[in-house]
Amino acid sequence: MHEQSSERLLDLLYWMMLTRGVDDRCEALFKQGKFPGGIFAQTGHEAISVGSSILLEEGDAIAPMHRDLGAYLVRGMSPGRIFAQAMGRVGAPSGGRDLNTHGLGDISLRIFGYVSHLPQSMGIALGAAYSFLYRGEDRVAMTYFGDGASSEGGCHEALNLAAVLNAPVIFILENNRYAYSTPLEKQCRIENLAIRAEGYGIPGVTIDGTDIIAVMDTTKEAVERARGGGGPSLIECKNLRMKGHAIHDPADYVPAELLEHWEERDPVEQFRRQLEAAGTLDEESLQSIKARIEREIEEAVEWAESSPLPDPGTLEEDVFA
Ligand SMILES: Cc1ncc(C[n+]2csc(CCOP(=O)(O)OP(=O)(O)O)c2C)c(N)n1
Ligand SMILES: [Mg+2]
Repeated sequence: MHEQSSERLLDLLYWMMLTRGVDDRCEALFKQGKFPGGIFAQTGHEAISVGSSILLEEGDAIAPMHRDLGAYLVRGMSPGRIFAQAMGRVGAPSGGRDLNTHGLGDISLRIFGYVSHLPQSMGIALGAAYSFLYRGEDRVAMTYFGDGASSEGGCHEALNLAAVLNAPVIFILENNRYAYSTPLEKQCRIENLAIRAEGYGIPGVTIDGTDIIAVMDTTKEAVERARGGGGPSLIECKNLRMKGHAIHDPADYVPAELLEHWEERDPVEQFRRQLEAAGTLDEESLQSIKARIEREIEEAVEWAESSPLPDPGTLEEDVFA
């Protein structure tokens, strides 16, 4: 942690708090009836999405999944466009044609909107990474998938092909212990999913996904390896999905002790405490970060609400067949 400058550490805290703030505001807007669709909370995933995506260069590509709000924000997707997406407005990346994170991609930011059929974003990221390698470009791709998605065939095909092609891709496995209501132990007999990397001949590590510094240190190594011609890596980040699968799910199947255990490891609070203990963060800087985030979110909501709904006359535009 001390290798990073105070400015960088406070910047990381800002991104994590912004991610949590946008996420909480999404929940409030949904409850106010302003989001016609549903939403996936990402609470508990901030250290993973921010700590990994922040290491990418501008030309790199990213294929996030449904709990990687932090990666969208870090890569330049504005909170206003994220709110507009859930409100179905013209200002959204999908222009109001998709209410979900599925349509949240923006190629100009090199963000691929995620493929609903899990874990097919892995193949998309692999394709991007292979194209970089093929053209001799100094670029990498990063993608994310869950413990549930790791049991799907597409995951194993993507890992294997990435290994064989030596593609510059970083696979981030977000092991939050649940796939909808299915706990990890009901879908596989191993505790550390990263050991599967050995079967593909690529490096695989398991880390604490609530610790942003651990995520950054490990991801940095993997990004450097990919850039240096060393091929793909698998990083398993362990955390807990701290809310239900989506807004409709109270997650009453998650044992209270398990939730309490992970609540003590809340990634945002944990990092804030670390920075305070190290003397990097004082009350004044905390309040100023909070005020900045509140202002940005307020402006973003206003911007999204002022964006019109799509004109029904454009219904047939951009339709392939
Ligand atoms: C092939 C496929 N099957 C089922 C679904 C429905 N579905 C969406 S998210 C999800 C749970 C995924 O769990 P996990 O991969 O652990 O990610 P998490 O939601 O926990 O972040 C399911 C079953 C889907 N999108 N794709
Ligand atoms: Mg999961």
